[in-house]
Amino acid sequence: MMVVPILSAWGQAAQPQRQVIEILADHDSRYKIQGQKQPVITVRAGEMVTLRITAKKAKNLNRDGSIHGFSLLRAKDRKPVEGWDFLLKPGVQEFSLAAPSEAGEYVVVCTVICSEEHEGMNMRFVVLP
Ligand SMILES: [Cu+2]
Repeated sequence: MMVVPILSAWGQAAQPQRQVIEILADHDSRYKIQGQKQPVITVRAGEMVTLRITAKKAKNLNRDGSIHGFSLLRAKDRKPVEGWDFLLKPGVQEFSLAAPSEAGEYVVVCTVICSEEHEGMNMRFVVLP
């Protein structure tokens, strides 16, 4: 009876702390986060995060079957953040990676011309120091 809690405590200690961020890339060409009216992703500089993105097809898709994109840009100069550029297929995809090391304002943009609403498919992304 006493072994179980000890083992589970070890299991927790062995897991790195990782924020899992659930995002919906929706059929109306909008990113959505449950419980947020205006979705904002907030992370700490350099922390490991897991994005769990559910993608639902809008009107159009790329030839390779991608229905939305997820690309992170630094807000002030629209410079792409290395490693943060994904093409989304229908369904759920997970990406685990390190947050940008530079604190500040970023923006997530869609890179697939998914509908007439594509230009408005973006989301704030804040990196805390
Ligand atoms: Cu899109």
